[in-house]
Amino acid sequence: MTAVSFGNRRYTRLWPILILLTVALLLLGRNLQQAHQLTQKSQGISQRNWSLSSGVSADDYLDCAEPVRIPPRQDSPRTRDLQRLVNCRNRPLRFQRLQHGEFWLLQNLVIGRKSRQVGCTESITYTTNGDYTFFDNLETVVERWGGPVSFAIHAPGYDLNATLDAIQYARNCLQGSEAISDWVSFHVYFPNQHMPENVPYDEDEVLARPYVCTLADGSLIPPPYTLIDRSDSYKVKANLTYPINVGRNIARQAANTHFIFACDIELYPSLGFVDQFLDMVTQNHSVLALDPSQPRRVYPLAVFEIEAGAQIPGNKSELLALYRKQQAQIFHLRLCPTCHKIPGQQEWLNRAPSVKDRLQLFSVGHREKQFKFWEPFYVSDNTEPLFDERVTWEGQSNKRIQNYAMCLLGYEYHTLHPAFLVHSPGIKKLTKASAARLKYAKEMTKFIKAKIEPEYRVLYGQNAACRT
Ligand SMILES: *[C@@H]1O[C@H](CO)[C@@H](O)[C@H](O)[C@H]1NC(C)=O
Ligand SMILES: *[C@@H]1O[C@H](CO)[C@@H](O)[C@H](O)[C@H]1NC(C)=O
Ligand SMILES: *[C@@H]1O[C@H](CO)[C@@H](O)[C@H](O)[C@H]1NC(C)=O
Ligand SMILES: *[C@@H]1O[C@H](CO)[C@@H](O)[C@H](O)[C@H]1NC(C)=O
Ligand SMILES: CC(=O)N[C@H]1CO[C@H](CO)[C@@H](O)[C@@H]1O
Repeated sequence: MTAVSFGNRRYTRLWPILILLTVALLLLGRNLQQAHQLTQKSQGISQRNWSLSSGVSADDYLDCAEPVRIPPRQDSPRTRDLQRLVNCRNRPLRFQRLQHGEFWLLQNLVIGRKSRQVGCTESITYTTNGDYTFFDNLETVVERWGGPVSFAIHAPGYDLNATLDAIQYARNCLQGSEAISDWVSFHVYFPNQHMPENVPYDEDEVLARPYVCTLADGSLIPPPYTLIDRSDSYKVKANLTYPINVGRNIARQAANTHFIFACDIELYPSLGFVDQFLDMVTQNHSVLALDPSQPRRVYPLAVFEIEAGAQIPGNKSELLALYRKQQAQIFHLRLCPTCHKIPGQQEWLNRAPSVKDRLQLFSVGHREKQFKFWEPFYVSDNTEPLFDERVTWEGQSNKRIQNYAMCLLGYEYHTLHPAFLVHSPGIKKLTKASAARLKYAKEMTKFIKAKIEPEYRVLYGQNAACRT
């Protein structure tokens, strides 16, 4: 009895050990299985030729359920040379839902097919903003730019619907739809106080939206964004102002190239600009301020406006032909004569164009003295100050504050020749709408003087020559 009970007690003591052993074995088995699965997964990745070089980290793939397939890079010598020079990192574009102040942002809701993997020195991103009523400029901009376009679209409430229709139409129904699908990445944003009822879950959902390009008889349907009466838009009905600088910043922050060109979508570049600029830098590295002790630089283009109906000039000889016929003039000449005059404007115009002309730095200036109201559009490396988001389109002066900050920071503006910008045909005059803007503008100017300027002097330093 004692022996048995002794034995029983011994076995009873062994039970917990047995249970522990079993659990340990089970855990070991599961770990082995997981390890096996992981190896298979990573083997799968290498078998499918995922290129993990080019500065893309493995996390980018393992994070998401469906990794983006990346062909091996075949960068040109120019792209490689520039990447070594500026030391930038290639970064694929990807969709993200983000908060941007009081706005929700669907960054990269639809991504340009070629822009997605563009090398950081392979091209220059044209960053711009608007709402669905601006889509009629997209075809011309993309056709002439021939590189990535980062487009931030304000779409409060039901304006999102019209915006998504506009994206589908622009990507499918125009002559330039291939180029638009290749290059334009669309970001959509709306105030959290003005939410749309439904928001697409991802790019696939946007691209699956039905669209119609032609009627049953084969005739073209005009773009939906030209049919909607602007006064019926959610934005107008809700009395919203247009947060132009929010859009500008969103478009800039979403770019994946080292150089950007922050531009208004109604401004069309002369032909071949992206290659001309990158070639210029490759041929003479010192056009960039590479030494951190040098003043920082941006590279503006001269801006012109042309008469309604005139052919948009592709190069300087075509521009000068219009200029001589007085069908072209400096942008906003009548509204604000000093806003778009470049340093050396007359010499720029006088220099005879030649097919042998290479893009070059033409003149250098600061935003001071006679250029204190200059509102230039320029190529940059995206490190200049952001646009102040408290300023709306209606308030005007929406680019002046950024250039005020740049003046305080001592930025140099190296204007280029012979490339230029030309505004969508039609010469601007003072209209009723622009008169209505003056009401906002007056209040905004007060606010800028009383609040914004003192802040900027604290942040960027004092310089009496700088003006907003
Ligand atoms: C937006 O579009 C969807 C589908 O195209 C439609 O069902 C819905 O009624 C529209 N919403 C508004 C507010 O127009
Ligand atoms: C918009 O402004 C108009 C006129 O100022 C006013 O009558 C209307 O109630 C406003 N609408 C909203 C939604 O605030
Ligand atoms: C290169 O660019 C710098 C800055 O614009 C200029 O001073 C220099 O003359 C240029 N060199 C050549 C060889 O063009
Ligand atoms: C401008 O373009 C026209 C038409 O393509 C061409 O004939 C002309 O040679 C070009 N001029 C320059 C300076 O490139
Ligand atoms: C560039 C590269 O890694 N190419 C490889 C892709 O995968 C096949 C086999 O699946 C290889 O033969 C290639 O060398």
